[in-house]
Amino acid sequence: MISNLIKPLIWFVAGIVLVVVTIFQPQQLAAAPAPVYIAQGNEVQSVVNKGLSANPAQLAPLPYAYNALEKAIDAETMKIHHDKHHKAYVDNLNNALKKYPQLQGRTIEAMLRDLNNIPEDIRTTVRNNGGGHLNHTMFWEIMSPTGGGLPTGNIATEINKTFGSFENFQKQFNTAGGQRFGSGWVWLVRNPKGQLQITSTPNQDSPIMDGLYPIMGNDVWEHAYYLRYQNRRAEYLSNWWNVVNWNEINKRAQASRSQPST
Ligand code: MN3
Repeated sequence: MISNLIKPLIWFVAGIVLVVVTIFQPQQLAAAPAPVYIAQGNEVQSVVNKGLSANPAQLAPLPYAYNALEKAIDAETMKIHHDKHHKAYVDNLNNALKKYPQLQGRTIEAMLRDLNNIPEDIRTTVRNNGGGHLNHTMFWEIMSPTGGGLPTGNIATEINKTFGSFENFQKQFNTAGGQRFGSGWVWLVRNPKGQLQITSTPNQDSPIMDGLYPIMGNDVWEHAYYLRYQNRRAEYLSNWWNVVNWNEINKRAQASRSQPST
C-alpha cells in the first residue's frame, strides 16, 4: 500500500524539480552579475601626475621634427614609427574599447595593471595596443634634439649610487636591450622598494604590469632602427644615448618616487 503511493510521489517530485530547473536556470544565467571594472589602488602615472587617457586614446604629435633626432634615428624611421606604428596602437585600442564604454573612463595604466579584469575577448588587444600606446608616448618624450650627454639632476646621483657609474649603467642597459630576443623594450624602472633596476619586456608589455614604474625605456623592435642600422641593434642602442632627454627622465624619476608602495 505504502510502496504504491511512493512511486507516483517520486515521479511527482521529479516532475516538480524538472519544471523548476527548466524555468529558473535560464533566468539565473541571465541574472549573472555583470563584471564591474574598478580601478584598484592609486594609478601609476605615465605623465607626471596624470595617467594616459583612453577616452579616447589620442596620438599626440611628435614634440619635434621627424629629422630632429638624426644623431640617433633617421627621419623616415621616425615618421613611420610615429605616424604608422604608434597610430595603429591607438586606433586598435579605441576600436576594441568601443564595445566596452565603461572601460573608456579608465586610464591605460589602470587597465594594464588590472588586465585580469579586462574582458577576455579584448584582453590581448588591450595588453598589446594599450601597452604600445603607453610605451611610445613615453618614448617620444624622453628623447630630444638637445638631449644626450651625461645624466643631470637627481637621476645622475641615483644612477651612480645604484650602478657605480653612468658607464656601467649604459653597459648593463645596452646588454639587456641586446639580449631581448625578438621584439620588446629595455627599461630603467623603479621597483616597489624604491630601488632603480634594469629590466626588459617582450612585445609591448609595460613594466607597470609587474608593479614597476618605467622611468625610461628604449624600443628594440626592429621597426625602431632597421632602416638605418639593419641587424646592428648594438649600434642603435649605443647611438640612442645621443638623444636621451635627461630633463624629462628626471621628471619621471621624481614621479616614480611617489608611486604606491604596493
Ligand atoms: Mn615601436
